[in-house]
Amino acid sequence: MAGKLETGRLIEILQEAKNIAILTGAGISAESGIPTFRGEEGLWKKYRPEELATLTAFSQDPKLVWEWYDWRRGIIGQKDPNPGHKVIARWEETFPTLSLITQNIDGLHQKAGSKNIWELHGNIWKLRCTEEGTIMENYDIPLKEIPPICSECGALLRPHVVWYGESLSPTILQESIQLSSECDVMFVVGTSAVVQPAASLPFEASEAGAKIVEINPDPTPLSLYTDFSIRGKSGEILPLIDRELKKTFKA
Ligand code: BJW
Repeated sequence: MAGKLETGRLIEILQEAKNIAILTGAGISAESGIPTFRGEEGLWKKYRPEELATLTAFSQDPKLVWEWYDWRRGIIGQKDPNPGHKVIARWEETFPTLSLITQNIDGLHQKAGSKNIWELHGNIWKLRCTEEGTIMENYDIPLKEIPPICSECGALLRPHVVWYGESLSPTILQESIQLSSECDVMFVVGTSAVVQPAASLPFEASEAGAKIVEINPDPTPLSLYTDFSIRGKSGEILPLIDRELKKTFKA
């Protein structure tokens, strides 16, 4: 399927593009072995989000919520970036400006070498003090204590992620909206495009005149509104586009 992809028009557009934005979701890490949220193998099939990924759940049973995050850190910690992450990291040198907006909390884009990253939903390797708001990196697998406690003030630490019903960082969100409205091309990779406000970023881009390129094995609510809807795995499609680009660019 990926080998037959018609990339001609897309490559022409990319050659002219100055600002590229990429919005990624859990699907880009699927080929690294990290479960997505929705779909047949999704995390939400086994765990109801309202039981685990909400402030209410955390307030009621921080130990249970932390055990889930500790389990996920154990999985993610063993995984490496796949060819999709690596192409995106390389494209920071290919294009004059490339901004990566991710919903993922797994840190695999950074591990692949991406630098210009806006993490909409936080990062699983960061903990935040529930009293003082201090954010600290922590790579322990497993965590030394569950639930972890702030060494400064003794309050509970929580994962530095955005749960349902919580606001995203206003700065990160505002900058992401700005980047979306300024880009010439936006790639939307591996997201079901249902969780707001991330799902509205491609519409910001499109309304400002950007071309939208979706890469996903399955259709999403966004598919109808894209300029290119490429069905396939991002770990295959992105390297294929990259190969075509290299034939024309001095990449
Ligand atoms: C591949 C592939 C391969 C597979 N290659 N692709 C009613 C209407 C509108 C909005 C709301 C509403 N009720 C509530 C809301 C707001 C809510 C929301 O949007 N809910 C919707 C579900 C309806 N949003 C919020 O609460 C946000 N806050 C907010 O809006 O504040 C203001 C407000 C509050 C309350 C009410 C109203 C306004 C916060 C959202 C935070 C999301 N948090 C999570 C958990 C993070 C922490 C953690 O991981 O534990 O973020 S939820 C989860 O979903 C996670 C993800 O980042 C996010 C998006 O998921 P994603 O990345 O799209 O993954 P999947 O699994 O859904 O899709 C994977 C895709 O990959 C699929 O399409 C596959 O086909 C594809 N794929 N293999 C390429 N190889």
